[in-house]
Amino acid sequence: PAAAAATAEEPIQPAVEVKHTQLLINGNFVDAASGKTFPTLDPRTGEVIARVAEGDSEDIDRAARVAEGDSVDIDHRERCRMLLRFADLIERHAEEIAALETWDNGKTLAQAAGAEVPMVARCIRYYAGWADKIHSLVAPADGAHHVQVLHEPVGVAGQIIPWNFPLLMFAWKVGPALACGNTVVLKTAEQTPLSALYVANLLHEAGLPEGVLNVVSGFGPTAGAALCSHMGVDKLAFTGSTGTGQTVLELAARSNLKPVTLELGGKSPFVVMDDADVDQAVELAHHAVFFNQGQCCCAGSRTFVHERVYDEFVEKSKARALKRVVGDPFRSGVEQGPQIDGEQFNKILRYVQSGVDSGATLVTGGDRVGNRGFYIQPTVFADAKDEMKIAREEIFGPVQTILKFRAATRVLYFLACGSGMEEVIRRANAMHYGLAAGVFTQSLDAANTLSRALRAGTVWVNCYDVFDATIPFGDYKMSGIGREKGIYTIRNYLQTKAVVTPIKDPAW
Ligand code: TXE
Repeated sequence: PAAAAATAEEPIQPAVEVKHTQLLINGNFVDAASGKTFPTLDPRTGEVIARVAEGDSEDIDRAARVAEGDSVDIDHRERCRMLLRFADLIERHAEEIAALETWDNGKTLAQAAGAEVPMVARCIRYYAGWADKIHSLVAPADGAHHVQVLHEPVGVAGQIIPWNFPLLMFAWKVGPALACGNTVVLKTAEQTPLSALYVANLLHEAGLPEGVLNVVSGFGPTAGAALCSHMGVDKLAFTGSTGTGQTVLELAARSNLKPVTLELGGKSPFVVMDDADVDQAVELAHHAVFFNQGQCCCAGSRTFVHERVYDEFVEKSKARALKRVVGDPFRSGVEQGPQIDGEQFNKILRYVQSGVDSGATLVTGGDRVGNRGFYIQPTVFADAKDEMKIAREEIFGPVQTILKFRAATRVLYFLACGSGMEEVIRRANAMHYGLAAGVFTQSLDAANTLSRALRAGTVWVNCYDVFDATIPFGDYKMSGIGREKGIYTIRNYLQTKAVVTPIKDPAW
């Protein structure tokens, strides 16, 4: 009822103006070639925030041609300084940026301002540090040859980002691409075009030459597909759904075989062992799935709980979900805002219905909150089975699915045949996704066994959702190809050239 009351109030007016709604091509804000625009909506109400230029293939082509030009040759020291100035500007405008992100996306202002904008600045500073530290190698080849291995920019990077973390995805993609000396054509998600336009403008204020970063707002099948197929684009980085990732890869292959990195969907296991402090485990598992309205590729959306602590865990998870404060994301104290749009909202409610129909126990939630916007009750299912849709498919919403497992208890690990954790390892890995996993235990042996056995790009032990710029992030199986962040993204944005010259006198 508290949540319903909060959403029935008049939405809080964001303390920011929408300044940029056009495409950013060659350093200028311009209309789409077609003159078309599309609305971006406030998820609290479904009302239009602004109309935004709708780029399509002609605009992508214009942006890619600009990016291919030679105006982009900035000295590496200047690239470093420019990115550092950009991070400073992000901090100076943090309040406006966070407000814009909350308005367009629905995430809480506390999260946008307190966590995401600082992470964006940190990420940009991290990559600024790389800009003047990329250098070539000499290969110790046999024979009388001097072999230099040069690392050159790939060229034009095409980047497609989703709506769940618009600013952070901008930073993860644009930061390393620019640090390595590439040019960029970025397509934002049609649900959240505003914050990228705002910060791209700041990047120009920081000294970025015109045409190095071009931002095209628009839809996937038009602007997105045109970027993937463009013959002048040398590399693609995509974050989004697994199905669209497959299309992106196919379009890249059918055009110019540009290399592709993909960050896709997930259904990550969060394993709670019987030696866990149940209160802490409940809190962490709650955070792992409900963070960002459940709209996280790495959400810990299969909560596996040891049978010995299962009943207590379910009871306490229900209590925690009931306590979760849902409401206007601009209001302080609110933990959960609305889902991004009507499509996602309906998809989540369909999954809830499927959970009920397939026989899982709906412990709490399951309905919308209020009667406008896209708010959903924090929802918990218990007694789920591995083959149910809610335990197999990405719901991308505030829905926790709890599954029970058996394993030898701690003192018996050594006596049991194997680790005693075979069941949970087998079930956690029986999935075509492999993005992340969580392990909650006080046993070093259990933590070691699980973190080595789980097939996932990240395993968080007694923590979850820790995303420093240095930590590689990426996927096993159908959750994607490649890694982002840390040194690993650097490799994605460099070409390798071997230069071989004979040595006249090999003795020296
Ligand atoms: O994703 P899409 P949608 C998952 C999540 C969600 C589902 C659908 O389960 O419910 O995907 O969301 C662009 N060529 N994730 O439809 O389509 C699109 O414009 C090129 C997980 O929003 O993958 C947007 O910029 N580009 C995910 C981006 O792809 C295309 C985050 C993502 O949209 C395209 C988001 C095409 N043919 C959703 N079609 C994560 N990994 O975090 C669309 N796009």
